Amino acid sequence: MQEKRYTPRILAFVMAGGEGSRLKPLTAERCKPGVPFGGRYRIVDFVLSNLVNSEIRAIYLLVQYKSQSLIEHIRKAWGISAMLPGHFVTVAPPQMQADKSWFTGTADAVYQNLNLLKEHKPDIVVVFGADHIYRMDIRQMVRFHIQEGADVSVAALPVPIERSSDFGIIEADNDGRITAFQEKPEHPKAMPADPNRAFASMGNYLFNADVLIEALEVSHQRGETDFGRHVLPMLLKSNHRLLAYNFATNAIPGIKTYEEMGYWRDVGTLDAYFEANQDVLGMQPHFDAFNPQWPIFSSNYQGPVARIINGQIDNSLLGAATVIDQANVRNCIIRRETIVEPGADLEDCIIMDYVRICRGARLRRVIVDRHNIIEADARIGYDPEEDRRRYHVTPTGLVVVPLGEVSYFARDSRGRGPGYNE
Ligand code: ADQ
Repeated sequence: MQEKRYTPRILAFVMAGGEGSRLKPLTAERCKPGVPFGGRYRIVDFVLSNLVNSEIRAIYLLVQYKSQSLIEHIRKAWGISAMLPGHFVTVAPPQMQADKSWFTGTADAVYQNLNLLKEHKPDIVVVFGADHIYRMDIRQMVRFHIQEGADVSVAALPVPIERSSDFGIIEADNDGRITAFQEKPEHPKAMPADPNRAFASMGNYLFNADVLIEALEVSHQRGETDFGRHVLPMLLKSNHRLLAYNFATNAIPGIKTYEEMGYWRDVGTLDAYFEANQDVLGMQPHFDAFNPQWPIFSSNYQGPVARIINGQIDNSLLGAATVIDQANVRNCIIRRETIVEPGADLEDCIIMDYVRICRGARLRRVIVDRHNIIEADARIGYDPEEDRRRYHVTPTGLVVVPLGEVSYFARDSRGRGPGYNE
């Protein structure tokens, strides 16, 4: 007789309220999960695609900081609720259910939504961050969690020791049982088998529902609000079974390149964000957005494909309804409804939606946020002193032109469509 497989009831909370202060000015008007990424995505699309592809389709997004643009995106791109009962991606804003405060931390955000947990009565609660670029089959982690009899599983992977103090650092025994957890320690401990790496939490957790409910109630009483700083250390102390799930050793089906196995990027700083965008370029990108077995879903924008009138385009992505007219474009990501006019030259740039790059402008290592016009013959990315006067410049010299105010670019000043500039 075939053994009946246990199918747990799963409810997911995606923590999408992060301010992303180190991504400013890209996060001056929107939260970090709402920041555009690659040719057509928002950062939040990666975790949501991972959940939906993993057949986890009851998802609450916990939002807080500057969430309007994110909420609009979720409404337009993630309306999966209409036809299948029990399938939804829904925003849960702070409603002051528990007391009269906003979410004061990640654990508090879930605590304030305990009513949803009690209503859905899941066996396992998925609590994932929304700030990362990766593909992950979460079913494998769920299987691991059940087979190993965990109370809590923490997704983790080895990261270079010099970059590890931004993460929660795990010490685990040979069976993966977590013996110590420190949130963002000043001097992270290396892994016993590799002095150059520390074992970092990805900020993605599976909890047995009863364990989570009790832990959140206790931590709330103590005034503790954060999973990494408070809840995980408390559960370790009380001898719960916390296991590390090693993401780096678990590939997903259809993964194309070796590099993509274990590809996971925290795009917490402007330079890391820029580098991760560069990772989707090339013939064999480190992260290939195209993977029919594991699609990354995003908005259903219905505009036409990009138009190249003339020009030299090397190693670049062009978004829908973008027009390149006699311009040079190298190693760039250009999103939708952007116009690059004759004589413009773009190298290593991210140009977001609704931007007009006017004639003869030259840009190098520049991120141009949405709704901007870059004036004719402008030079950006060539003179750091000059750039600093007008724009945000990172220590590595990356220039960011913040969100502009021009509302519509698909027509020129005489109201004519793209390509009719004079
Ligand atoms: P950080 O990412 O630094 O570390 P945090 O800023 O709390 O932690 O953000 C975690 C997630 O929660 C993000 O997706 C963020 O958008 C969201 N978030 C933050 N505050 C929120 C709030 N008040 N309401 C709703 N959502 C909120 C965490 C872990 C580390 C781990 C890293 C991995 O704490 O242990 O190593 O993630 O990047």
